[in-house]
Amino acid sequence: MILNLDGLVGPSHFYGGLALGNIASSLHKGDLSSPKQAALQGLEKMWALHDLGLPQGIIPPPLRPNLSRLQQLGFSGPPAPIIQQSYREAPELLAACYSASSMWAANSATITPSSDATDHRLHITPANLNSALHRSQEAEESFRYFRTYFNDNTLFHCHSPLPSQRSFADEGAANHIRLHDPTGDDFIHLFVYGDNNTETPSTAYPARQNRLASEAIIRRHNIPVEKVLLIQQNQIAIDKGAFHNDVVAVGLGNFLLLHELAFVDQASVIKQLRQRTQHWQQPLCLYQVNQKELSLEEAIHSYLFNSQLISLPSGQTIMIAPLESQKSPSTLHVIQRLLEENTPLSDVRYFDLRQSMNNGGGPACLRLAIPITEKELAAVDSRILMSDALYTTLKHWINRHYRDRLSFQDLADPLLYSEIRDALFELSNLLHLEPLYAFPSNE
Ligand code: SUG
Repeated sequence: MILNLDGLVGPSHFYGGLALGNIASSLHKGDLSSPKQAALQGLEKMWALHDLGLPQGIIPPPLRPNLSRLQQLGFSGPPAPIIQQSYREAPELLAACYSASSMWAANSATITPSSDATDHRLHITPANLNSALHRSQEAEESFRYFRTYFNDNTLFHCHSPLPSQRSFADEGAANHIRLHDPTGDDFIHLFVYGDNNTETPSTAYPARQNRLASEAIIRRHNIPVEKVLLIQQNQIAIDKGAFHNDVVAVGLGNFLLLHELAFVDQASVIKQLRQRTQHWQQPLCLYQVNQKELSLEEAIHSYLFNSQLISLPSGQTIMIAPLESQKSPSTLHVIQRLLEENTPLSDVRYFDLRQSMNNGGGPACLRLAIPITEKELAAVDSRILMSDALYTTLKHWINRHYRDRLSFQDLADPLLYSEIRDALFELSNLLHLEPLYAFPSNE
């Protein structure tokens, strides 16, 4: 079974245009955001999956702005002057330290289930996210989260993030797909990197995942090398805005859905994948969408490949897609074909995730999928697991504390900081999340 951990959107969700190579983030830079809508939209998705009988958990938002990061960057004094001075002198630094980007939980870590690791433990490597300042601060926070809530060392191995250096740039599960034979016990891991540490001809956007990072994770997680395919992302796709592989490919079980321009030398990747899976009892269903049916531009706009594939307790596979996919005629056409043709997909549900989508985060970005056994799930700290009570508590909490509207200029207002601190203080008390937060006392 799969436990999905979704990032609970924090009260500082705004459109900072902070993510190079992410078209939606650039397009919406400076727009008014609604932190309340963003958090409620994410919560409804979590609730819907819980309601379908799937294990669901939350990753609480970290405290923002990250004052210790601002202090590290030379701003000093109590919170209000730090915020005002940084807004005046280096607004891009304040924006980075205010980012609610931890909502995109697919980037929080890479997971290897215990069934696939030679030491039979579930491995977690929090991503260092060192390609961008606003995301890099999540690495330590994710590490703390996983160490706290997956703390049974006999079952889980929570590694530290990889060294924060370009050669090990790591963006987590967004560049990783695990496929397996639903009726047998064979599996294969696709690790997708963009940066091969070689001189590249000039590109529009940088690749975010480094090959050395993927290789280090494979070693740390004790995955047998014969169960791995290392694949290079197609720079054409990166340059069109596929900043993570999960913008152009998605897989679950024996089903792989991908755009024809997702990988370098894709025909040979597909050949290898077919060879490696030819003995599966349920054959690999590889569905390649070509450029004529759905251009890369439209795929990146509609986020079809960032849909979340889920397997219901009944065994059915369904797709959790963003509304933008339903509104795009060419994407809808592909979805209809997937449903009509002989694929494992039996239904599609559309969700309004617009607040996150406008920053380039679709259904799959918002969650980290953890293949887990019953015994392991019982060892996960239940405070982070969704329940009727947690859903109601979170909904009230969001409605009470989150702003309806937030602009970039609002970040300069120290009142926003105290609102967020009070909100998270209350959340921490409600859910007993003390280990996650260090509330400053010097005000
Ligand atoms: O890293 N957007 C995120 C979106 C991450 C989506 N995740 C996956 N594809 N798995 C990013 O580009 C935008 C923040 C801003 O501009 O305010 C941002 O960071």
